[in-house]
Amino acid sequence: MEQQLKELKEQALVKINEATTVKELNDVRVAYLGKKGPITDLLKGMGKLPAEERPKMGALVNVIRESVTEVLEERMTKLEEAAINEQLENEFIDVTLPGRPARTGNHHPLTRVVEEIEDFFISMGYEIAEGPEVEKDYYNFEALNLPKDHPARDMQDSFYITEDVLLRTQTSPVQVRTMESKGGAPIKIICPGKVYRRDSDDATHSHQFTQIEGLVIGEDICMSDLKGTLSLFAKKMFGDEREIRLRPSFFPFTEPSVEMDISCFKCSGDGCNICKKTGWIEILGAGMVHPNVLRMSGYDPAVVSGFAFGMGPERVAMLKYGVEDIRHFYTNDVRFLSQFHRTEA
Ligand code: 2NL
Repeated sequence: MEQQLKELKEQALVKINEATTVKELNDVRVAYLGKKGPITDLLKGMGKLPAEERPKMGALVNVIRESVTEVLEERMTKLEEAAINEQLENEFIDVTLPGRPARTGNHHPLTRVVEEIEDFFISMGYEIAEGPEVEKDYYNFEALNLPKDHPARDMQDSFYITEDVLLRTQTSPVQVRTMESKGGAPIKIICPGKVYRRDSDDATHSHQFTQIEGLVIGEDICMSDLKGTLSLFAKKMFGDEREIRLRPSFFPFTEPSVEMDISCFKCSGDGCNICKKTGWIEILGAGMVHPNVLRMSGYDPAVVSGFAFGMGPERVAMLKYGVEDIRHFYTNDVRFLSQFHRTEA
């Protein structure tokens, strides 16, 4: 049996040396040292030996098993190292390869236009005011010099929720609320936000759209303040060469009221399809705040005056980017939206 063991050991050592991969060596381990291997078999067969030989043989089997295990482990370390070295040599990472660009989103074109308009007015010292989209009839109409029987209410067919509550048709109620809360103090705000009208959606109408209104109240605020402010605004949004002109108009909440045109940024007055051959493009409505409106919200028209204006960012964005259908802003087709990716820093 001793002889048998020695042969087994020699055999195992040869096999260990012959193994050239981690896998082959593992097979050798299983074959010689595993539960079904010859060494285990020998240990199991010890019962057949005479009792006095058992301890000696048991010790011998253990010594042989340990030395085979030791040699195998040494060889395993070497083979594993060789495998890693081979991998390092064959598989290398080219750190100079350019990475895959991460797909980034971009701001919605309307958001961009609204933020650009906000930036201009913030630079002029205005604050941004916001308020509820579900509004009281009083703030949306009454306080803006549009009493219940006023025919101008028909101009803006509205979504009513109850008799006194509706989805706001303009952002002026935010301005009324600001006036009420200021208790007669000066005001310089713009109010951006969603507004709602009962319109059938088409290329130029939407039942929900965006509005930005502005309101300045103080002593000696006059029409020339309005004109100077809006002239700078036109240049900021549509280019330094822009001229503006004011045409008389009517709004119940302003007196006098005007509509503002900018000189056409495409043809500079020669006449094109954007300006409908007039050289001018209508951009916004404005005027001096009506005395009734001032009075109703706690301002004395004998002491202070104010100007106000209102515009539609969709219209501004359509003109600026040549968008032909207002519905593009709301259907959110990525092929449309991704065209407004900011490429400049
Ligand atoms: C337009 C015209 C306008 C106003 C909005 C306003 C608000 C208060 C008092 C007086 Cl609290 N006026 N807002 C004034 C003139 C015109 O909007 O065409 N918007 C798209």
